[in-house]
Amino acid sequence: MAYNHKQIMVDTKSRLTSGHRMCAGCGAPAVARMILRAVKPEDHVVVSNATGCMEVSTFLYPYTAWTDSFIHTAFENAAATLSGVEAAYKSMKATGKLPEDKDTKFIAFGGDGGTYDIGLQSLSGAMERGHDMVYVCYDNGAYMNTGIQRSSATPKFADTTTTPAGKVVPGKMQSRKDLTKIMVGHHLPYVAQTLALNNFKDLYEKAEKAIYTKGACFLNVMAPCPRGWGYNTEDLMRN
Ligand SMILES: Cc1ncc(C[n+]2csc(CCOP(=O)(O)OP(=O)(O)O)c2C)c(N)n1
Ligand code: SF4
Ligand SMILES: [Mg+2]
Repeated sequence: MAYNHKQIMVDTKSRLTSGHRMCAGCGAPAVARMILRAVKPEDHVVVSNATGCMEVSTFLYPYTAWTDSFIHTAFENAAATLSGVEAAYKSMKATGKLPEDKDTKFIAFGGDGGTYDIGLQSLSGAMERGHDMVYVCYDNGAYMNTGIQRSSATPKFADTTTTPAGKVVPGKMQSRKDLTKIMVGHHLPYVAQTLALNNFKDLYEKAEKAIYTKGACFLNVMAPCPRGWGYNTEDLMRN
């Protein structure tokens, strides 16, 4: 169906507000904003966020940049926590404790460290059990929040603080893990990957499909980090 994406950007209120403390030019908030724009205004969201740059910079009790319900989870269990919340909502609806007609969407955000590495078993379990939720990995290619350490999403030969490129070693020596393929191997109703910048329409459409497809869905979104990638903000944001 034809639609005007630019108009949606103008008309839809951001569910992740300004005032958070992520670096200027960071791709992660753009990912969250665009994905949440795909939620219908009348629907409520429970967000679960693994520790990482996004989590520590958008929520510090009692302050929050999220307009929906938000759960700070540990580094390793964003998917497990949200799967429990989804099951609880289902049970409360079945027992009449929540109205049947109110639609709540369950969306987890985790960085590549929290998703490719430490949260992988939690993600795999939640996806395999088929909870009605979306897991979004914002992949900036390293553990940025703790000082740009390599993760299994870091590309081969990338220069990180734990894989410094120099005369002896040319950076990270291992290939990047293909997490999207691993998710495809879980036989989910919808799996997609895309970029945070340059093609917001693609991100928006994939988010809408993931959020409104029943069952466990996965989105892998590459998100630039000016600090970790060694770019000036204006060079990244110009495109
Ligand atoms: C069990 C555990 N180990 C280590 C940490 C420290 N820690 C907090 S955030 C973080 C890096 C997160 O990296 P990533 O998930 O890629 O998110 P990014 O910071 O890049 O957005 C680490 C190692 C922690 N909070 N918990
Ligand atoms: S260090 Fe990188 S990922 Fe973290 S807030 Fe800054 S730009 Fe974003
Ligand atoms: Mg990261």
